Amino acid sequence: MTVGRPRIDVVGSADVPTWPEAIAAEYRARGYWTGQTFSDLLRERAAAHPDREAVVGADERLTYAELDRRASALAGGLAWIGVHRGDRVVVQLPNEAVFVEVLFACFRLGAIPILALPAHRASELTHFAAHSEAVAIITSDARSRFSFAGLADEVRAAVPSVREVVVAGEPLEDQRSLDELRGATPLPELAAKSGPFGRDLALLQLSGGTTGASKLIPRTHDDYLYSVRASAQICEQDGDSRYLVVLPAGHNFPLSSAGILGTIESGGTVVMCPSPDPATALGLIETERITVTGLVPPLAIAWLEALSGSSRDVSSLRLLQVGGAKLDAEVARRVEPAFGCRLQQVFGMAEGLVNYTRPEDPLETVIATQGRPMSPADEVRVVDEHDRDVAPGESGALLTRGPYTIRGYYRATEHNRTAFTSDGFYRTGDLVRQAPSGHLEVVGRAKEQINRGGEKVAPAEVEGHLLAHPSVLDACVVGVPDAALGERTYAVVVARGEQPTPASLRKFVRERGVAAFKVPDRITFVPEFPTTGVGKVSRRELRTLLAAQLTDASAASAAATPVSSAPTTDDSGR
Ligand code: AMP
Ligand code: DBH
Repeated sequence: MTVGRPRIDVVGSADVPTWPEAIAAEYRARGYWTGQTFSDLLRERAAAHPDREAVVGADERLTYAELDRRASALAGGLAWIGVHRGDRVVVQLPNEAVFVEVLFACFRLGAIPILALPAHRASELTHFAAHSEAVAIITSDARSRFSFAGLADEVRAAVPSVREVVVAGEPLEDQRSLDELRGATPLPELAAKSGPFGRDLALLQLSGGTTGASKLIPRTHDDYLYSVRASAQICEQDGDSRYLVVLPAGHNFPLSSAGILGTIESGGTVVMCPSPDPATALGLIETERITVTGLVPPLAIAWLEALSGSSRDVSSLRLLQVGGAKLDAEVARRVEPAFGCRLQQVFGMAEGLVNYTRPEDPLETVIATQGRPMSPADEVRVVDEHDRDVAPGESGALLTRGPYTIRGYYRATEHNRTAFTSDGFYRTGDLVRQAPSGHLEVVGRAKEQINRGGEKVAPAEVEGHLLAHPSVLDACVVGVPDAALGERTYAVVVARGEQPTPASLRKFVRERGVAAFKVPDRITFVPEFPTTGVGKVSRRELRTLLAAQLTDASAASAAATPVSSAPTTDDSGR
């Protein structure tokens, strides 16, 4: 089969929805969108303070000048193997300095990285690559038990558009080593001058998903850089900031809130944490004099526990951000005394809107709310089931639009009809209450999504994998309360013929190549599902039933390990 060149996406086409021109003009006029790209940003910072440390990894430390030079060199190498401006590239890298190098190489070239998480496997990667017609995969085999290079080959074999696999570390046969590309021809000046531009796509982020596989989220340089700049300001980042990347680097929270990019924007130093376990992370906070980091609630709990018996000096910390899932107020209350720094709650989404509590907020607001929108141009509505505004202070569904909230997912015309209102508001699926100060409290969720300690699981996706088993007649995946993770996944299965064991079903799902965090935590069998009045499976009733069953078992699950960004979680035996 011959494969044509994948299409170049035009921002504003049906595949890449964007803001109406009048609104875009306003965002430019008001200075939110500046036309600057992330490539320009790095160039500017490297010129201003070439010798300052930009990125610290386990075995390398790069100054701004070195990072800038590396980005150009690798951009040239990518061009040399036929990756062009506008091409999509699946990037799956661990928390190492190379992540930042590859990201900025893509930005410089104008290639569009799709930031897969280390936990993703063939099922997810194949979807990202096929849906975007990616031309290359960039991965790393430097220091993991699992063969990411092998995984990339598997994806290349399944997706015709993927021609190249580039590996940091040892490449397999017919793959390129990143080192080889680093030494190739630097990016020709011509290419650099012909873009990318601020209005171009910078990257494709991933949604947690509700209806099955993750959706791809098109973020432009203009809108993403605005969110990064505003975030850095709210987080009071400056040239002395040292941000520890604990969560998987490609996730929107550690990447942009203010995270890696916010730290580069402020001229600070990004320190990569290879594992989120407290022993590693608290050690790095001490030795690298970390000033700020971001965690999901289960990690905050684990760190609080570890800190009480630790002699680690964390006095350099100025700000501890917690987000991705609802932080319990009692846990929130323990943070400032234990860490001796400010707590900041962060309620965000890769689709756009990010809320922060502010340094000047009263302590009770920081403890009891998930923050308020970062931008004065963020529009927020709290509505009932008919999209009518609820009374102030009442809870309802959160809708939002603004200068960094997408107007539609990438190549998803059909889904976009329901995920957005006709006037462009994104339906977040979150149930919130808004205080007169603008602060939002997340009180629940209207969307079918399980938030497993910040890692989002779409029930439909997991159900699809279970249904592929010959002995599964029907399956329903729900979230049940869990002391450690907030929620855990529970699959309820109606068997066909001989009933498989839960362990064999979990193994089956894992072997279909899905991220370990999506493999059901527990599986139980029922003869039939409870149904609603119209005969639909009643997830609500299932959840109530399971929650009641689980109260006895909750003590056991409280000891569970928190979410991990370590690439080896795939075979943790879950
Ligand atoms: P995603 O779509 O994967 O980017 O996940 C975004 C979703 O995570 C939000 O819509 C919320 O449901 C959830 N979320 C993020 N931060 C918080 C938070 N601080 N509190 C409660 N839920 C959160
Ligand atoms: O959960 C998220 O997606 C999230 C949480 C905090 C996010 O995207 C963000 C901050 O930017």
